[in-house]
Amino acid sequence: MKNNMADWDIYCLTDAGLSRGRDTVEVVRAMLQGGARVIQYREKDKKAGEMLRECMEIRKLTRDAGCCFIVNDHIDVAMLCDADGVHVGQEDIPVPEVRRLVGDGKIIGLSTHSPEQCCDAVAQGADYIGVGPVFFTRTKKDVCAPVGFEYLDYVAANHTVPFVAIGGIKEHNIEEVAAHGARCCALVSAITGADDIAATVAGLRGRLRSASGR
Ligand code: 3NM
Repeated sequence: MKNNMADWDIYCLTDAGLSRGRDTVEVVRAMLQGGARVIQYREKDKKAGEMLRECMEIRKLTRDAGCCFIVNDHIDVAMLCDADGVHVGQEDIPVPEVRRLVGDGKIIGLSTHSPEQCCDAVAQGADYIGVGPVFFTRTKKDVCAPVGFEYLDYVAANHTVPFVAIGGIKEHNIEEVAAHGARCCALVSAITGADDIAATVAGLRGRLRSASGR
């Protein structure tokens, strides 16, 4: 059965380059201590062998914690470690082909940046979509200009597909993002670069949950 996406709040992602030298598995441990309900493994500069080793370990930790585990881009790694799902971008393998590989039991997430991409994602059977970048970010290379709240408002008002707001979200603006309808927010640098990752995740979860009335 697919992991309960309605339970997601702060969507945590790994990024070794923004983790101040800390080991990726240790970063994940801290995210789990902070109560993370969903974690995505997103490593752009690692070899597949290292990715698989780390993902096997993270799979065990997330399973023990009852946390959903998503792997970015690498469908083979996601399948081999029995992740709950895979997240792809607009220029990756299209959702219907990903579905043929992973089956109906896995979650497929797709990054989207415009109303057209949102409609396509829904038509193609994505289980959830990323909506962003809401604000300016340096974390993702080659991402489009910020879509601001306009696209977020559009998705919240017109679609029932679960969505994750992303891009430049920090402690100081997360309540504003929630006020625009986001029940789930993804943060990379604000979490991986924090002094105390567990406390940061716990604090963000509290802020987001109360701002979205949960
Ligand atoms: N995807 P930070 S923006 C991974 O808009 C990612 O699809 C985006 O990092 C999108 O929280 C982004 O450090 C980077 O700004 C988000």
